[in-house]
Amino acid sequence: MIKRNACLSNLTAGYLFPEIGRRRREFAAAHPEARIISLGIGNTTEPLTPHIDAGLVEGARRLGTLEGYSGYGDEQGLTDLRERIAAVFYDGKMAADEVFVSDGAKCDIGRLQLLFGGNVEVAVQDPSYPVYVDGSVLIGAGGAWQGTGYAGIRYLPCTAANDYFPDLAQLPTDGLFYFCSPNNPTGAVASRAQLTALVEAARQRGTVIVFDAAYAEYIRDPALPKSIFEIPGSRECAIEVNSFSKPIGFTGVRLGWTVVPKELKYASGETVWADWNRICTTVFNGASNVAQYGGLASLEPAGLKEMRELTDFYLGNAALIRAALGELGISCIGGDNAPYLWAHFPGQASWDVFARILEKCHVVTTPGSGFGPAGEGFIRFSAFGHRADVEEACRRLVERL
Ligand code: PL4
Repeated sequence: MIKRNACLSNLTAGYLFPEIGRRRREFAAAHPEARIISLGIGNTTEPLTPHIDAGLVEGARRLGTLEGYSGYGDEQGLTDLRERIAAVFYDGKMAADEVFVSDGAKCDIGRLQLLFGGNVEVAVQDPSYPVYVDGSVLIGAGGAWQGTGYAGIRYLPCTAANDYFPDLAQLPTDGLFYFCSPNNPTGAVASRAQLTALVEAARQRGTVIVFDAAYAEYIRDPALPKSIFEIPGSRECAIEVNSFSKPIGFTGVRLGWTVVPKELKYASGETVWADWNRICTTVFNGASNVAQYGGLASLEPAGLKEMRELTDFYLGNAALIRAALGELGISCIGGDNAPYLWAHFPGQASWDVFARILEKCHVVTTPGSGFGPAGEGFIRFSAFGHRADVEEACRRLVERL
């Protein structure tokens, strides 16, 4: 019989988010009377906004006309969209052909791992979005499970003790480092000085930074960088993944992008850009044309205004959750420039706190330990939810926890 891919056997546990869904369903089955509210998975809840919705509808409508129909498009995305992304998010610093449109940041993170293969040394912020680690294990770079983490992964703690910024002396030489800012799950945002130090260290060590900016549009402090490409020297050492999911509610529509600068090179001298182009044209067939028309609408002035209003709305939810945790005397960070709050429950196991909040308040959260060893003792609260649900969840937390 055919042998199983050994990398799959290395994955010890199920993926975090389906596990949370499973526990929620189990609780709901045992308590059919409970009205469960989710502050767990970071899934958008508000309807598409009018201008962006109209862009999608118009994109779909034109497919029903002889003149407007299009089949397969360029795998790299519509030229207009690549140009708009380069202009709007990168102020023209990145060329349109360095922008590769995708079906979302998560999918690109999986495909990016093909660039470096299974022999690369990988480091992650601890805690971090689980796809960086699980995807590395899938490609063979993670190694075997060793109790609290995978043997092939360097977990760089990002905690209150180091201002949620890793010890750069631990970056792997000639390896890969996943860095997410605004951070999922902590909500911490790296300062310009911190990112400058990161780029400097990466260049000295030959480390490639995969910078996940999926929450950049939640940054309100103008001093905080929204992209790694705001930092001098980053074109030689960084790739950026980004997404339309959280700024405009395209979690289900599916649209994102990755920027690969042409200066980024392998030890052999070839460009990473050429290989990424090859990968995209080989194992990806382009993002949906309808989704791309929606994306284009979001980058027009009316769309950008709606993007701002939508992200303001979720940040408003975050402020309510922060206030509720404050009333309870629970210390937390995040929520000001990110849609997540990271709450500390010292001396308690994350999954126990998750179960307690679910049982007492009928509120789903995400256990911090699911994001890495340094997440133990923490709970992540997501600010994605209808306003009335978030208000109700906050009331229950304050009254019952
Ligand atoms: C649940 C740092 C959420 N099923 O929608 P995408 O693919 O463009 O972006 C996914 C993504 C990329 N980068 C970061 C993210 O936090 C996310 C989405 N994360 C969460 O609750 O942590 C949704 C998780 C989804 C998933 O597995 O991504």
